[in-house]
Amino acid sequence: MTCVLVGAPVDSGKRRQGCKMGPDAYRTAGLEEALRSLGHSVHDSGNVVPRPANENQDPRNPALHALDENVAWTEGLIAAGEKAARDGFPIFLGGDHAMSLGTIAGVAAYAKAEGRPLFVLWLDAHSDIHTPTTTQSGNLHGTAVAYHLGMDGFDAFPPLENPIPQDHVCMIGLRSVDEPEHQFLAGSDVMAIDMRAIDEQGITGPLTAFLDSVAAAGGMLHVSLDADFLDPSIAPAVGTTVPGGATFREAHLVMELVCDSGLATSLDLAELNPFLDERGKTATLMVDLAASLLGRRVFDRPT
Ligand code: DIR
Ligand code: MN
Ligand code: MN
Ligand code: MN
Repeated sequence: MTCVLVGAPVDSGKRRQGCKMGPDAYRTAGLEEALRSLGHSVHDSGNVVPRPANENQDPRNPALHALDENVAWTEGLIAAGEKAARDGFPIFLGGDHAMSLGTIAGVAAYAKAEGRPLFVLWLDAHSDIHTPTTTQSGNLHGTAVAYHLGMDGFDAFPPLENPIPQDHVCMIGLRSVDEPEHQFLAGSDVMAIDMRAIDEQGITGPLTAFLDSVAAAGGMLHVSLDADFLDPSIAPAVGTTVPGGATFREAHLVMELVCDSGLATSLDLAELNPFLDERGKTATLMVDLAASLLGRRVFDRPT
């Protein structure tokens, strides 16, 4: 398969800067070489360059950080994402998680053209299901899931052409959910797996149930990996670390099970801030997880 690398150095989704260095950190950590060694061809399409942003504010919520810059990235990544999905398996090199406002809409446009439903596996400490109205931080990296579900408040953004049904979204790794997010999730069909569920049942059961539903629907699967899904001890290079995250093996197992399912069609690598890294430790782990998703293994498993 052809992997298409799309640099998405989005740094406008929160105030702390550094995620703009993410794409080059993944390149430096050897992503292309790792994928080639698995037998894939790789096309690095370079970094997306968004249109210049206005300094406008949303009158209803002036506390939103860098609104138009996030809109500009969303527009740019929708176009780049749809094209990359046509050309192969897009791997979006973030960039903070505001990248997913655009990447998912881009692959959703491609899925629509293929006549297949799109599912999303959201691997994150956070549920990122704030709207521009409910966000308390004003940081739009916490809103991408709400946008794709078609929730209100995104008037400044491109009109959502392909909303994703709630039961097509599975979140794994949750341990920081704000009150308005909690309220919405409690009454929704989003499959939301917190860390306690993983402690009690392991990660295989809930993930396999979700993957079975994707397969049954003939779906495409976008995997959105926020580096803070991982425990900070193995992935320190994130602005919003939360203790108690996925272990090294839990994270690889997720990727290995998704790989075995054959369902994944695109991947986000989000929230890496190389400025906070320890000699490339987090960047390297993210690259290794991408490699597991794309076929790296010790032994094959009987199917
Ligand atoms: C938090 C942070 N829920 C917010 N979200 C993050 O700002 O609304 N998501 N960091 O990955
Ligand atoms: Mn996130
Ligand atoms: Mn997060
Ligand atoms: Mn985020």
